[in-house]
Amino acid sequence: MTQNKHLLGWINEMAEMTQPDNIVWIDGSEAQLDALRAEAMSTGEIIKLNQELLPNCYLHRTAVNDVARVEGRTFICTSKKEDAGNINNWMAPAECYEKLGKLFRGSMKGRTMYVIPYSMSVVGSPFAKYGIELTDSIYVVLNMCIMTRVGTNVLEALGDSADFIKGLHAKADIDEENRYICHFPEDNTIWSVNSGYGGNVLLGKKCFALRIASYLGRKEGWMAEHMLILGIETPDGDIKYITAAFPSACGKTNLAMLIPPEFYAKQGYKVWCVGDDIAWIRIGEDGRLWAVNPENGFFGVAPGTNVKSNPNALASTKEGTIFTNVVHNLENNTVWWEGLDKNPPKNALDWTGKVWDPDCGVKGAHPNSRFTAPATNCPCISSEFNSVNGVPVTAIVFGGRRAKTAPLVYESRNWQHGVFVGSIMASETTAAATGAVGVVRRDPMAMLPFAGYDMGDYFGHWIAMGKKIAKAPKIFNVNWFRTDDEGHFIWPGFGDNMRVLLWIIARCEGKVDAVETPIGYVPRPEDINIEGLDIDEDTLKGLLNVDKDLWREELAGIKEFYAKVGDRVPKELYTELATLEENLK
Ligand code: GTP
Ligand code: SPV
Ligand code: MN
Repeated sequence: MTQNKHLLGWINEMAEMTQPDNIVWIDGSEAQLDALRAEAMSTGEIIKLNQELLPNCYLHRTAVNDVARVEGRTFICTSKKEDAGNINNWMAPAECYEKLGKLFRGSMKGRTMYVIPYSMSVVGSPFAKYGIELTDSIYVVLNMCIMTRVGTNVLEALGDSADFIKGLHAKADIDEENRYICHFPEDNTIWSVNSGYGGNVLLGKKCFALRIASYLGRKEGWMAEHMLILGIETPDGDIKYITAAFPSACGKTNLAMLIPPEFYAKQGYKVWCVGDDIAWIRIGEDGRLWAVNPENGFFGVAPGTNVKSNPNALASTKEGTIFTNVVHNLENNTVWWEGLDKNPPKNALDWTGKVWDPDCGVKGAHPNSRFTAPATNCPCISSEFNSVNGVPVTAIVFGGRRAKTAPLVYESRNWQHGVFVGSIMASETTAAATGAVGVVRRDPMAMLPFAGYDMGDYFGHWIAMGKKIAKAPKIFNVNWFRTDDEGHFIWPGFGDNMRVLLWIIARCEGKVDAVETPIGYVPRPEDINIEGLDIDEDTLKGLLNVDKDLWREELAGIKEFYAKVGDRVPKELYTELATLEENLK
């Protein structure tokens, strides 16, 4: 399929180590995928669902000890430890190659090695970067064929070049104790072993498009961010694009596909989804930032997705989708998860494959169960989804899950302050990674687990980019998750988040005033439209309130975090920190 010596040489080397019985090149054709699906069905790796209700849809269950990203076992292997930084786990490259080499050695005996040539973003476009994933998992092949652009055209575009990301994955024994997700940014290499789950093994996603790409972005002068991209169309047909970084399971997919509230829809407002998880951002010739979504599908959180919260995501899963770790509804051979509807199936298997009684008090779907759906299924997919130049960015939004402290929305004073706002993000942890859920942790720019180099240098890169962007977008922070004394969310969220986005756009266009607070600008309550909502102006005032006492407490957490990041935190951010402290006096 290719004469590329670099590629063939590397595959030979990996095959010598892993010793597969066969090597199969993935060409991305339906015929080949069909044969692979048939094989995976014969072994129980995937289950064919009701083809009338869910054509070309399948169910997969992972091992019970393998249900989320494993941040503690994720490593950045740079030759100097300082370059990985204090936040990332680090191993010396030689040590890591040797350690994992032992785990890979012979791991594909009796198995097939699949060679997946894939492109992140449109093949041949200025943004495109190519990767090859070698894997012994058909599930990975099928998912990669949804999540990325796979096929022989990638090999053609690559030609004889050595410029591709070398990914190696083996399920091995799915042994937690020997699970490693390792990145070698200096070698354009990713090695993943002993997992079969999502972000650990779909190497184009977090491993390449964020960790390796963020490293390349710093070197080459662009940015790889954990951001959705959406377009808001106003009744006059103008479309403004927003990128937003929220930590895992904090609402990117939902916001990216939001349905405008009735009130706005009637006037002709529309929302278009360009991407739901990752943005690659460059400075355009016009001095603005331009963003593409390098992915080709959605790996979305299933629980909570329903016809009210996110009808577009639900519609995206109706064809050609792989469901992972959801409930198998045996009544009609479909799927179910908590929050889909109020009628859990009576005759069903839970995510582990055991008979499940909806009244047993235990959830049927894993909280981090997911759907892998083609982006083109999405009813609100943007006409710019396949644009080679991407879309121009009007506003950048940061946000997290905070029961208190962070107001519904605030605007930074300028780029440098905006970078500070991103750097001090904190959010309650979710089921997207293993470990405790609901604990507040610092997650700067939602990149804590995804920056492929030192976090201080990463902040520095943001500051440096700001100096190069002639027409920089404004930077905002949002929080949909403030709770009342009973722990209920105060803000309705989901589609109604549109109301906040419209204030953001109005600010970018200089069409609306704001109130200055110690942390930045917040809306005047009358400027957030609450028509048709259950909340009154006083509640809205509460949502917008900046509690100085809570923010003073926040200062300590920020200082502690900066100290942990270490001596590469740019001085500009310490200046901003001093200003915040002063403002809170
Ligand atoms: P990753 O795929 O892990 O990166 O997650 P994500 O950021 O795309 O999160 P997603 O949109 O899948 O949302 C995760 C959870 O947050 C779901 O359970 C949603 O129901 C919930 N959620 C999303 N948006 C809102 C909102 O505006 N308000 C509230 N209260 N919950 C929300
Ligand atoms: C996330 O955790 O941010 C995800 C899911 O988008 S995973 O692909 O597992 O990283
Ligand atoms: Mn994500």
